[in-house]
Amino acid sequence: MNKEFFANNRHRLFEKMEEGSVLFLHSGIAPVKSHDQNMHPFAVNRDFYYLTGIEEQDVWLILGKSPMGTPSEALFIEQPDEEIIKWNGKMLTVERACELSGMEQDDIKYKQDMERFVARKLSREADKALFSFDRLSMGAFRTPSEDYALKLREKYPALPIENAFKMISGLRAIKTPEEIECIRKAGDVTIKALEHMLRSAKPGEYEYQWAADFEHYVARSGMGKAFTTIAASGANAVMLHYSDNDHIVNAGDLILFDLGAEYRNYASDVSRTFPVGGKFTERQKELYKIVREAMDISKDKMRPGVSIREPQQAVIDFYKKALRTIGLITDDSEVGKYYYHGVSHSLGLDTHDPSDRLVYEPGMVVSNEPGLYIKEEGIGIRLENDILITEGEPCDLIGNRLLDIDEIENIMNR
Ligand SMILES: [Mn+2]
Repeated sequence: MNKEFFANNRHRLFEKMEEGSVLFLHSGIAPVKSHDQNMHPFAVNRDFYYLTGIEEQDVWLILGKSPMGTPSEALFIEQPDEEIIKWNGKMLTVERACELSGMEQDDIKYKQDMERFVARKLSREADKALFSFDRLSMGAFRTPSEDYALKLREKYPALPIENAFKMISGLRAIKTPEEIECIRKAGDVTIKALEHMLRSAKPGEYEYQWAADFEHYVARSGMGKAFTTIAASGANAVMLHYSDNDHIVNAGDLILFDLGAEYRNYASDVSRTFPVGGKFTERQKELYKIVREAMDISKDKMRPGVSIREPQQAVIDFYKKALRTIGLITDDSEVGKYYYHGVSHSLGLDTHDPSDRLVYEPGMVVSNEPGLYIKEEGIGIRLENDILITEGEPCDLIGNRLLDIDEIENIMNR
């Protein structure tokens, strides 16, 4: 991703911002393990990254739009310190911040100057503050952004504070060709890593050992994981986000994987379900084929102008017939017992990427992931690919790899 991409994202955001507003975005801080410091991996705030290309902890981006409509941008970084560098390695410099973000050298400042800068902005150029808040639960820790908003509220009680989360999500919802290429590359490594796993992992090993074979290949490809690997064998697969991965994988069972490599912070999100011993039973085949067909039915709805709710409805309608045909249900209302999640979500810098679109538009990238979960039989099946919405046919970024029963059995029995 080059600096023009990030500069253009800021430019598009300026166009949406109201005159006389100032946006505060924080890069985030790594979680701390008890007593240890800085030992947990840092994941940059995705809105911050989208607008800067910078992945350093505790950096502020302040974007202003004056009452006359003039945009301004400022980045506040930690002043490099030889003592800190000795311990923690390189720190972000002014030059590097310019290279990454495409911002002017004069606009990169040190954090000790931020207070004065903000006071001046709020007294002369802005009468509204914007933050990107995306709290998912009451229990989540307060973020540095939320802390700073509370501080502003105390110092400037009359200052309105608004949430710019949706405004930024609206930009993020439509991907550029470079972003799509990142997701495609991540998906490519994900499939290759799964193939590697199928050749190396064996029945009788633990789920975490199968997962480790996948992750080993991803790491050697210079990529990270987009999210915690789900390796759920047998009945564990009916728990949608099972990630304990601590059971022995038994021949005769199916094993469900939901995982993804991440390339330049862009996630892939893929699910596959394999027969542990390398051969599907007739019953497993019967159920697998239904999910496989649901995947095609759902994908076919992912076209410009169609409501994002259509794929889910199409899958449910299909299951009503298909599950009746195999005698699993006798009434339509029972579908929810065997299929209990959405078939699609947006994908990008976040695995569940924010999006404000209710209707498909070209440039959106979404998951396509029907499943079937039959607790009483110890069977969970989910298949998931990543789909780019285009003017024409939906473009599958993962393709048919490791989907067909014959292909899977061939690879596993080689
Ligand atoms: Mn998904």
